[in-house]
Amino acid sequence: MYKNVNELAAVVRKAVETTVITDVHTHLSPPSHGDSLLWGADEILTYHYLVAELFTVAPRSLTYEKFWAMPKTAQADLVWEHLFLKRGALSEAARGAITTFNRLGLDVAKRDLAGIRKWFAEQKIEDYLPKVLELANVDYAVMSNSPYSAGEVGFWQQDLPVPECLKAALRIDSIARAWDSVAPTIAQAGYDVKPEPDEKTFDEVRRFLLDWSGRINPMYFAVSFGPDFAYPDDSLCTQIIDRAIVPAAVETGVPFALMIGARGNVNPNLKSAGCGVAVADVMTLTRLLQKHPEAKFLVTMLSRDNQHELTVLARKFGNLHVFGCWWFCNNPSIIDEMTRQRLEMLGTAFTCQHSDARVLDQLIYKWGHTRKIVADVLVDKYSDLFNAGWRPTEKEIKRDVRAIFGGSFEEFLNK
Ligand code: HDL
Ligand code: ZN
Repeated sequence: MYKNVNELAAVVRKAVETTVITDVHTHLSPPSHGDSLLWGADEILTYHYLVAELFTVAPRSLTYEKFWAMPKTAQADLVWEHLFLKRGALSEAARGAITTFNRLGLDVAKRDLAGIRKWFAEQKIEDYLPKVLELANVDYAVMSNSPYSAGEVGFWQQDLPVPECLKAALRIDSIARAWDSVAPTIAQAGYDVKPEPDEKTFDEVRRFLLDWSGRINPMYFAVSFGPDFAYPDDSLCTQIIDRAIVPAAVETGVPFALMIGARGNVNPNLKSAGCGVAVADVMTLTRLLQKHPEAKFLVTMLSRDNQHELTVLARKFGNLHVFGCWWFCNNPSIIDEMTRQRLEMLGTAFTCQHSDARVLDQLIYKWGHTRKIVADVLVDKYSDLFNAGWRPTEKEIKRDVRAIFGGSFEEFLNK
């Protein structure tokens, strides 16, 4: 047992450093799904966060058309030149690439991109995937699986192997927000649904969700909503939530995950890097929770300005679990603030982070960076407890650390 607050701090840091993390939201895919699983130097360097940052500094002669027409290695070369060589790699995404290469044992001080690429070319994904999970100390990562996008549907219909370290989530944005765009695909799949839904359509959407739940065993259903997400209203979205998504979630016993606040296509020229952020109305979520006490909701919001209200809301509803410092909040300054706020109002009843990794290797930096910030916050909180005479045991500290890195999420799933 520790003898003083400094030794306590060391215990806390060790616990954070060694705790196994459950990554509750990513965009990773199984190796059996081929190129859907992105990894390696050029994918790391052309992560859409870095593409957006490239265009904040690139010469105007670099048009979007020219960039998108380039091969990925040429795109990566431009990112490397403008964001790593000509300027300090000080953004979270740029520093993340450096952290990743370094943790993989590559000598980044040499700045030898050719050498880095050569190393990756020698890796085999079957060995590399477990290596990355081990370096990040992640037990499993939850994917984002679309039940209506052609490629992905084909993969699941072939029943291709999915490693234990990857779990499914049913990602159904278009069902909730653009029904007419997916209705024909779902009808083609054998469900009696109409673009202008009738009573039968809602039952069939629920059956579609239940069938896909049986196929991929999702940990939750997920939808990303914009900042103007309204509920209830006379939109089709409200009806689909009330008459298909929530009933199917309740019947399968999984939560409905809402990710709220991404303003789509602020600059469509940037493609997946083109989204912005805006403040959403947390009262919308409040009304959803009031209407559906029978369901469980996982929620993360994109605007920093929504975080305090969301944390207060999580104190009001036991069927709400907040998770992650999503996307534009996944930066040390905001992770620190959000984690303090959540500990101060929720204790350990939240999930402090998700990686949102789109490129496998990112698990290494996203979790490495987060562990350091969360350790600093927890050292403060446990030191305050120590100074008030409380003596948490090492076992209790490890328990609490695991709780905010996935333990509370699993508890919530089993609630
Ligand atoms: O909708 C989402 O799941 C977001 O995370 C987007 O995929 C976004 O592009 C992203 O990767 N954020 O980190
Ligand atoms: Zn995501």
